[in-house]
Amino acid sequence: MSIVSLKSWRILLVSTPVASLGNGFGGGVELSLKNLAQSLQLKGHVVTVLAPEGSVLANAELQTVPGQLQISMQFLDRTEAMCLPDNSVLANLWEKARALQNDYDLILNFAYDWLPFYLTPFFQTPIAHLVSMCSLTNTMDRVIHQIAQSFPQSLAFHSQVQAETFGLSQARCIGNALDLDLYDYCADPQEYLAWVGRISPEKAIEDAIAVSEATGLELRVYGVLQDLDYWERLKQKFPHAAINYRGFLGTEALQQELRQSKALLMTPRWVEAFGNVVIEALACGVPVVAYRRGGPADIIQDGITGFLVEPDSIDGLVQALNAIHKIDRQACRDRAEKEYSLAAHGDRLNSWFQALLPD
Ligand code: HBI
Repeated sequence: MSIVSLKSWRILLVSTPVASLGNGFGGGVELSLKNLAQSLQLKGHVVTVLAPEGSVLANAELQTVPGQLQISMQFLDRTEAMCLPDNSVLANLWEKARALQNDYDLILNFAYDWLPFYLTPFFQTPIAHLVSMCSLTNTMDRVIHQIAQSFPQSLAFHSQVQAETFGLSQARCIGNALDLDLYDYCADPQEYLAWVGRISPEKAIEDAIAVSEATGLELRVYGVLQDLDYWERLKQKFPHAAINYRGFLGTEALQQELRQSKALLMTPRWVEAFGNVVIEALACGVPVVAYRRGGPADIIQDGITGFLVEPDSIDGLVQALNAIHKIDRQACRDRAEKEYSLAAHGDRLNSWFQALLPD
């Protein structure tokens, strides 16, 4: 039973500086932010979103700022220094948050960047940080550890395995959520496999293509073509694979096709913090076959809502697919309703923010 919180808070969500919202280049944080805003509104809180200019967002008040986008952290080496471009949108976002802070009870940071973590003690309004990725660089590790030390209640991660990459196994984990009304359960799938994500080397779609070749099953691919050279190289490498690239689709169009797939393949080379696409698949009744690595390993119940296989093992993926008929698709939907609904997420957010804010 979800509890509507006693007090209505005014919350400012500050988005990622790597992309404007709405075009897929922001990655999982777009869906996380949209659904978190909805979870908070369901609990009676008032949500405003601050994001780079060009952003679009349907379900909350949006303010945007201009400026140069920030380079994605996953493209930096672990020891690389943090750089801000001239007229940095990251700096402009946090200048705007500073100017607006007195209108809000809480500021929630979605950026995986040094600046907002560093600014925590300089603001009068409390800043909470939802860490969107695993440990990637020494500079980010250091500032996150400083916050864990000085403002432990202000940190939350998406999954336990993600928190553990920072050595913070006691930290708060809040998972993620979906508006399950947008996802329709499908009991009788077609014969194709699905793969969803930014097409970029760390997501290792080549393994899913190898599985498509090995099983002869069509692979339908959804997501933004972030690395075009990489995609071209893959098409050369697998000229005969039955790959059907469907583009970056909005939730409605994506779930229409995802729901009819036999299974979702998750082939991350890097440690995913969570795996929004996993809960989207479960919401449609689609079992997930994934490497036992990162966030998906925290979400998938092996043998119940999918299979977790030896990381980087194509054979492991193929064997799991051969047994996919053993998975009850209704159990996948049931799991999503129990753990990943907006109401369940709203309860987790309320208990996080109650620890941060005076009654
Ligand atoms: N890189 N510098 C930086 N800042 C972010 O907020 C960021 C990123 N890379 C990826 C990313 N956010 C999003 O795709 C998250 O959903 C992972």
